[in-house]
Amino acid sequence: MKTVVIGAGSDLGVHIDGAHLGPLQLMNDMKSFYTGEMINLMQDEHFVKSRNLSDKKKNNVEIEKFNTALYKIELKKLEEKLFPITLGGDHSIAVASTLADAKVNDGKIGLIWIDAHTDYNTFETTVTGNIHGLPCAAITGWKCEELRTFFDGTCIDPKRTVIIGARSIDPWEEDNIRYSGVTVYSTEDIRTKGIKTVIDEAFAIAMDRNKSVHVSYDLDVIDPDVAPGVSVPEVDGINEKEAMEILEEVLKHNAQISSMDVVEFNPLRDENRKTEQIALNIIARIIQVIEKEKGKFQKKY
Ligand SMILES: [Mn+2]
Repeated sequence: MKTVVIGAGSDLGVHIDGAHLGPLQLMNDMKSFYTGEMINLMQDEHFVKSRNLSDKKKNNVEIEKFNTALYKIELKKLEEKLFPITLGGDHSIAVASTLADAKVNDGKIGLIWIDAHTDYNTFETTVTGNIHGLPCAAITGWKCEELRTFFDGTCIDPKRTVIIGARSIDPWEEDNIRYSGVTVYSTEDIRTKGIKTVIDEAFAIAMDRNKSVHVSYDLDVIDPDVAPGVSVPEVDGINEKEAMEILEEVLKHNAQISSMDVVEFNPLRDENRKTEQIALNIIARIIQVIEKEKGKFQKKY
């Protein structure tokens, strides 16, 4: 299946600057090996980010403007029967990439969210007001209506949503997760159960009565010693080998995946291009498997 790379250059969802520069940098590196279509959407450079500590809806109007534009691009590319690989940007951009996939599949998609954080806050429970902590809730219809004003389809079912690699969950956020029915596998679970088992279980949950799955890969799932170039690093993450193994197990299910994100690369926080190189390895491998394997055995009629 043919891929399209969509850069979502926004860091409006987090108080740390720099994630908006991630996609452009990665796409520039990719010119050496990728001949497919690349599109880059950038946030308004004249917009001044909210720095007010008591603001619990930081930049929400501007994020909605950005995601509305991104959603339109994603929809168009999905309708052209391309496989979108969306590069963040902070994780708030996944509201657009995921819901576009939900729209074209009539809501019949599941979600696999690989992330150090569960991103399941609402405007009521957020401590920081950083919207990149809310997208998983917004996508699965758990409040956050203001973050999906552009969307008139069916949200993803939280019971068909799986978060993998989480190790930072806010107290009230934990209640949201429990009541919504999202499944969470921690770093610990990955190590005790094994990567293959966790990924196979995740696909079984996400694919239940669904057509396909959207996979969102947040680079902060990896330990900051290995991948420091993210806006909100969390210690005790998976190592590089585990990060690639998770990707390999995910990509074995390529027939069931309809779109993917790789998010939160922040070049201003990177050290010796370590995170950039890992991100490129991940993106290159996704492209290779999707272009070569996906659709190979599909019926032609
Ligand atoms: Mn995230």
